[in-house]
Amino acid sequence: MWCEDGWTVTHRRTGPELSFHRTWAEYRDGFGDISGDHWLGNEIVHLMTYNKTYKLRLEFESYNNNSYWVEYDDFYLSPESDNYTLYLNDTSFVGNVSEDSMINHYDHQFTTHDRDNDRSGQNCAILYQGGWWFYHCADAVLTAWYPDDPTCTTFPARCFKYAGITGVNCDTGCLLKQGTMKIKATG
Ligand SMILES: [Ca+2]
Repeated sequence: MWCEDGWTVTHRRTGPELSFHRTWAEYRDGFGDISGDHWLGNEIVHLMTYNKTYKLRLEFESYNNNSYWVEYDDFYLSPESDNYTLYLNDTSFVGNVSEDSMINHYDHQFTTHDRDNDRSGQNCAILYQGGWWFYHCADAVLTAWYPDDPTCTTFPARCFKYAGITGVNCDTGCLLKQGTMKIKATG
């Protein structure tokens, strides 16, 4: 695992090179290079956080080069038998964005292109080309189409984004260039 000032990095994406359009097993077990772009793995994050007290921090850089962060208390992932449902304290949000974009992902199961647990009639992981805690589908997603792809001109809402940067539905102002998720034990 990669640690920075007591935080364990569970996800890092700094460019388009590493594909996040991966299977359920790959998201469960992790992929990429932990010193670079990677997904640490839903199973290990579940084991670290279940029945323990962790903070979740997201740091990201917008495509127009501004830096942002958000934090949440009481983060954990449920077991694989419950599809790694995302839990966080939805009243604990702090950060330098206009709105909390993770709140609609709270209490949702993980979806990949080969395992559809979202509430859309389609599979959001296929529409967005990445696994995530989709509802139908996403306000914040750090695994979706990278903005260099022409798809993002057509469907910016389906791209690597944090909609709450601009406080409105995603436009090109909330597309991301880089994103990191980190966790830290607090009790
Ligand atoms: Ca679906």
